[in-house]
Amino acid sequence: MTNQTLILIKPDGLKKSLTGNVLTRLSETKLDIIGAKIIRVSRKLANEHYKYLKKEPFFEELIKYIMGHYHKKKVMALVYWGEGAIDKVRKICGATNPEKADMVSIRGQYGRITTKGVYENVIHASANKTEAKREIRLWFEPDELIMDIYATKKIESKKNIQVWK
Ligand code: DAT
Ligand code: MG
Repeated sequence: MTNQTLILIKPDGLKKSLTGNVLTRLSETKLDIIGAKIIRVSRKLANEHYKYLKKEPFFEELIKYIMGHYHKKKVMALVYWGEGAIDKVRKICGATNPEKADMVSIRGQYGRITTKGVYENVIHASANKTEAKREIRLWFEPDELIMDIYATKKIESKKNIQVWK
């Protein structure tokens, strides 16, 4: 079954110049990239993305990490689509804890745990279909993706939008 998944190359991945390495590993999956961008992560976006972890003792450090407090203040966000996308990508990423991750997985190869206990695990990948839907809709607008993967609606907007001059 085809599905889609959100990938984030986290600030440590960008700081360590791992973008190319990570994308090369992900290309093993033969999935299609249907959206990609560089984002400066706000506290609001970070809180929303990790809201299910709000009660964890490491939450504040996790939010600072994803916002780029310790590295570069940017994240690369991508959406991959294709046969079994969620599972294929999770497998290449490896386990959450980089020290327990398979050593040839992305997290096993490039991740570390800091002395503060932050899992700098280089990459995020959606865990399942429900999470993928929540996360992709959080990080991307419909017209930033080249495929219509979820239902959309048109709204009247009075917002000042910036366009090229
Ligand atoms: P995953 O990113 O593998 O989906 P998750 O959703 O459980 O894992 O957690 C999100 C992130 O939170 C994870 O990438 C790193 C951090 N994290 C999870 N458990 C942690 C722990 N015990 N200590 C420190 N950071 C942790
Ligand atoms: Mg998760």
